Amino acid sequence: SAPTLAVVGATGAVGTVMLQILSQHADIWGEIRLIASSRSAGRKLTVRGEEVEVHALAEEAFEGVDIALFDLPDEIAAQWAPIAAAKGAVVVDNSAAFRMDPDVPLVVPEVNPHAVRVRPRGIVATPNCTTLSMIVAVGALHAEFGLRELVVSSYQAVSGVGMAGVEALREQTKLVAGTELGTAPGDVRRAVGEATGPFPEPIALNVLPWVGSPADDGWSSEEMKIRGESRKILDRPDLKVSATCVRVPVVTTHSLAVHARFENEITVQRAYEILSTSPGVVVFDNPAAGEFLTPADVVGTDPTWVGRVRRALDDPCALDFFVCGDNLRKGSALNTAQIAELVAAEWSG
Ligand code: 2RA
Repeated sequence: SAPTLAVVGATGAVGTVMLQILSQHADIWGEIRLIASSRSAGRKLTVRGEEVEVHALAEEAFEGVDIALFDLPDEIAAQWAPIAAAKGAVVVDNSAAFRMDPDVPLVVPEVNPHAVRVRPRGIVATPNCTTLSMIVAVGALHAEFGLRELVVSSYQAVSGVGMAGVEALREQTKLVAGTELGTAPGDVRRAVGEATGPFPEPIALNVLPWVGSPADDGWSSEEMKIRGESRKILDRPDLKVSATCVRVPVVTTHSLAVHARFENEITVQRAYEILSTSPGVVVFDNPAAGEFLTPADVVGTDPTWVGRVRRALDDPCALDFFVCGDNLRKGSALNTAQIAELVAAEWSG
């Protein structure tokens, strides 16, 4: 019979998009059970056109669940994923808790679908949204040219930190709208005041060169995630990666400027051919017409969008390009749903 799916963290920013995706994709599921913190228990949410009541997160909630999609804070996922797995569910986890665990595969269905089958803990991890916003394009180029090094700068949307990030940008934008702020040092900071929400500095009319928490030697956790996760997904443990993560006043859709250096010489024409025939990638590169890829146009769509494709001027083996990907769709909920669909295919053999 059709597998039972649980969506755990159904009421959050990613959970909301997950319910939309489950309503849009082919309906391969038996029951879809919604689970969230006890605060949200009893609420009703719509999935597949039906109202479904939210259950409180508890061991019994996993009774009879075949596949559980987790979108929870790291510590809560670390606690509950093994409980759901012990109950017999395959957990597809969107937190950082298991991504670097050698016994947990880190899966992007377009890049390393085979990895999903080996999951000794009954847990499969989905990468961080920033890695996911570029890795489908990077993986396709890697398969042809052999990747040696990645240098990336991110331009990350505020919904990366959830609903609180979006609220903070909206509130701060109200405080600065229609003013002449941004012309004198500190004027934006004074207008926004202490209300910077989940961000350490004002995000309206600003960019913030910091995402995540402090890691060693001045790096941020987000920059370390891009490095560790790219190495694991591409199965290149020695890949050189240097990332600078930046938060920008965009609601949803992360962008990255990528400098990728390969083993072999590349041509822009071959890169175009690879990218435009890779599932999940769309090339939009038309500077001569004054048309550019922007996150505001990409939001709400599934693919990884690629533009500004250029061969590096000083290195025939390196390609520079710009990518945009919706951090809540491919960056989180869509990749999680795609992994669940891969696992569900095992039910039908
Ligand atoms: C962010 N990538 O954008 C993080 C969330 N996982 O904040």
